[in-house]
Amino acid sequence: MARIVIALGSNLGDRLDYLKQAKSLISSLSDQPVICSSVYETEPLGPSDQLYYNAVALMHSEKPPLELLDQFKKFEIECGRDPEARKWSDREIDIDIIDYEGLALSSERLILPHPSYYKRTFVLVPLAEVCPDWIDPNTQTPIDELIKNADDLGVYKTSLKW
Ligand code: PH2
Ligand code: MG
Ligand code: MG
Repeated sequence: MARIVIALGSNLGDRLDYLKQAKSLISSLSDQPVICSSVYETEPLGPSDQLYYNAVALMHSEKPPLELLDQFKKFEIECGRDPEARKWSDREIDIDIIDYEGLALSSERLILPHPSYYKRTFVLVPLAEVCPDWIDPNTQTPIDELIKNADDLGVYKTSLKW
C-alpha cells in the first residue's frame, strides 16, 4: 500500500469548509486513518491578493495515482472551481498529490514528486509537521534544509479544527 502526501489549498469562499470537505473525500479514499497537519494561513504566491488556507494530509491507498487525481479534479469542479481558469487563479479548493511513496512519474497529467513543492513554504511547513523526517525523493535533501531554501512568504499556523 502506498503512503501518499496530499497538499490542500483554498483562497476563495468558506476556505475552512472546503478544507473540511476535501478531508472527508481523502478519508473516504484512504485505507488507513488520514493524518493531517494544522491549517496554516499563508501569503499567496503569484498574482492573487487573497490569503490562503493550506494544509497537508497523509493517506494510504492501493489506487493508482491517476485514479486519485481524477477523483480530486472532479471534487475541485464540484466545489465550483473553473477547470479552464488561468494558472494560479483564486480557487475554492486545490488538491495536489505531492508524493506517492517516492514514485517517479512524468505523464502529461501528473508529475511526481510534485515538480515545485520543494520551493513552497506553504507545502513544506505543514509537511514538516506530519513528516518531520521527510527527505526529498529526487535530491535527498532533508526537510529543514528545503524550508531554508524555499520562498520566504508568510506561513502562519492557526488553531482551526478541520
Ligand atoms: N497555490 C498556488 C499558487 N499560490 N499560494 C499559497 N499561499 N498557497 C497555495 O496553495 C497556492 C499559492 C497554485 O497552486
Ligand atoms: Mg492543483
Ligand atoms: Mg497547487
